[in-house]
Amino acid sequence: MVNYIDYSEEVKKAKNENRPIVALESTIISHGMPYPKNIETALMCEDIIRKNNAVPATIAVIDGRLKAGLTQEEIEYLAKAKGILKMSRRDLPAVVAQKQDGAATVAATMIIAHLAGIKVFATGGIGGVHKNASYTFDISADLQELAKTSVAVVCAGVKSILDIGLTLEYLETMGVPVLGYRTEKFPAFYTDDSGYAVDYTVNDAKHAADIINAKWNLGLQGGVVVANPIPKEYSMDKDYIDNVIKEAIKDADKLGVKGKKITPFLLDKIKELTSGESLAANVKLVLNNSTVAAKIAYEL
Ligand code: PSU
Ligand code: MN
Repeated sequence: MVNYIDYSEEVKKAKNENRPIVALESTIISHGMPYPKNIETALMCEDIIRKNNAVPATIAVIDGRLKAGLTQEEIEYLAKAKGILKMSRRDLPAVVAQKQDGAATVAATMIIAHLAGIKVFATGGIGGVHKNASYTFDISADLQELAKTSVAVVCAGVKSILDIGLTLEYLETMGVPVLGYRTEKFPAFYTDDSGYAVDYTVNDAKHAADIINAKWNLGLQGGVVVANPIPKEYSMDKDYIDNVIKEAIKDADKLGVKGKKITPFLLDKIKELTSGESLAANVKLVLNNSTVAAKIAYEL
């Protein structure tokens, strides 16, 4: 494995000193946010993790090398370059063998984090079961990854571009614990309440770490979802954002957008329809998740 992974200097040092490390994904940089908000946010996430006594490892594949920790130039490249591959589990082998670049989704980030010995990962939202999955079969590979790869993922729940109820059912079937960070409600990304309950509420980072440790000490492989709601002051109006999302989905249907293109398409459309308000909320919640992930990594 050593032959495939490059560690940044900072991550290498943290590993040697057994210090807490938090993985960050790069699809959010290349496909989730527009330039320059994407690079600003990526760098702010790294800083907030450092401020909370952990070390950030932004994850991607560059020239076929698995990167655990990127330089600022590499992040800038992923933020600016057009047409970077959105890379999930199925893409990794080809990207590595063909020495390509890939922005890592939640699934690919979990895989690389796990190979690099990193236990905690912060992102915005995970992928899930799409609303019309009964006939499109569109269920994000993120969910299968959570079933088998032992990394804790701190997110703000899932967006209502997905079927949140079915996503939670799928996670239950796959044996993935869903922990609400200081909440009994599963958050819906832009809002702090999806209308669905979480399995367990944790009061703080130590409480989350205890449950995560217990899972892995019991030999139960797979991830844990730590659902951390967007702070109240940044939470959007539920009816408003739900209507915007409906509009965006209608557009995607009309244009026949499918597969890996659908999530980036909807994010961009939602941003446009909210005049950027959704993007501002997205930035705030990712920073909030980075903070909580750093605290959990420290406790672990
Ligand atoms: N949700 C967001 N922003 C994102 C994504 C999801 O709010 O950028 C990205 C993540 O990288 C996630 C991926 O892993 O989309 C899921 O894509 P798909 O549904 O194609 O599996
Ligand atoms: Mn999909």
